[in-house]
Amino acid sequence: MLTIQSTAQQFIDQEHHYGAHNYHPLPVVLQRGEGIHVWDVSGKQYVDFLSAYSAVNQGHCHPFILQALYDQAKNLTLTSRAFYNDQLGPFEEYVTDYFGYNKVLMANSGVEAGEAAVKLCRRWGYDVKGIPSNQAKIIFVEGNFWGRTLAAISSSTDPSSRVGFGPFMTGYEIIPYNDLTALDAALKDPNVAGFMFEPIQGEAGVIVPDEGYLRGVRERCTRANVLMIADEVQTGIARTGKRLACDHENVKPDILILGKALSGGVFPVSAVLADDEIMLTIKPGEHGSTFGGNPLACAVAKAALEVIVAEDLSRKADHMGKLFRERMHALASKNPLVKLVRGKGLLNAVVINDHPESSTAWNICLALAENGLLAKPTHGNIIRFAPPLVINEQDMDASCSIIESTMTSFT
Ligand code: IF1
Repeated sequence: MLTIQSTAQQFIDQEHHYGAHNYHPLPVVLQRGEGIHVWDVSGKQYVDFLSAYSAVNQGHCHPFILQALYDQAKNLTLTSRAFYNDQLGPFEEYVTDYFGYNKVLMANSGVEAGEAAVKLCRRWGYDVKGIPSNQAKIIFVEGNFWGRTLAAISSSTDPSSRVGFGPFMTGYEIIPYNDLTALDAALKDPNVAGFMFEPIQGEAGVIVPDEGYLRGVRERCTRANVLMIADEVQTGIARTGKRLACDHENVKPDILILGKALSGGVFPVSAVLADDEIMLTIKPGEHGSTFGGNPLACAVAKAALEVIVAEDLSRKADHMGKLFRERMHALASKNPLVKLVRGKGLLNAVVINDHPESSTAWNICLALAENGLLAKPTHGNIIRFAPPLVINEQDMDASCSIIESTMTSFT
């Protein structure tokens, strides 16, 4: 049983009393992070297998990223885009070169980048494709998650995300995920401007589509003159064992959405990348944000991407992910509680063999925390396991042993 120290309880009570109740955290109060480890207020060490939902791919408090933060913070943090600054241009060149696009639009949170992608797609639909005014449609998929704004939850099929927040955005169509026949049918509508989806669905429970789905989407969007919009906020930045999840099938989306690990979890930074035909449909004064593209964000994000490259984290994620799934498959073969494991690179999930509303997954995560490993269920009985990509074989081995022994204690 996870015993909560009084100090920790004081922090928990304080959050409960003064904070919105929009989360249900595990009863762990964290104070410090370094690499794959975090420590709670009582000094207990954990290996972090959530990575702030894949925002800390480079590891907690990476020294190179922090140094970029310190160096820039003491010079200039925010100018607004009313003026130029000496960090934005260099980062824009770096990130567009790294991902292979003409231009980037900088934002702060992942959903803000998603909103910008929707606006760019609609504007391109009207100005380039010639869709009649206010008739542009964007296709989304069941189980999608791209944030908590009204535009984002308007596409959600998860009642817990949308019930009680209507009325919703129009111009959306929802089709099943991983279903190219359904996409064919939806693309028959000449007013469709874009298809926005995650190459692997994170929140839905690390749903990996069939091999060929990404290529099928690319071919169909090209043929129908519809923009392929890849939300790689969670799957991007080396998490799935490639630079981007789309790289597993060598497809290039027309619009790429990034966030989370774009800053290594040090600062809110997000970005939308596209080529000129799409990006230049938005003119000066038609979109922006106070902090979008601020010098501090750009300095941090450039360092965060340099770490991904310098430490070869895509290859490491691919290798470590294979070790993890090998151990979990072996566990599933002898433990009836473990139904299956799925994922790519270090974005994985274990499905617990219980009904979706059971509290088993939650109780397993409480026990994992007691045993020094942090993870959290996504929907119901699915536990996401996503450590920082800097994890080494020794720590992966030790972490898998914790998971195995904890799961075994539940059978
Ligand atoms: C929460 C979930 C994960 C995302 C994808 C855009 C965004 C997210 C694929 C928006 C954000 C976060 C939101 C956070 C927890 C986490 C999450 F459980 F909510 F669904 F990762 F799966 N596209 N995901 O995953 O980015 O605006 O948050 O920066 O809401 O609790 P954001």
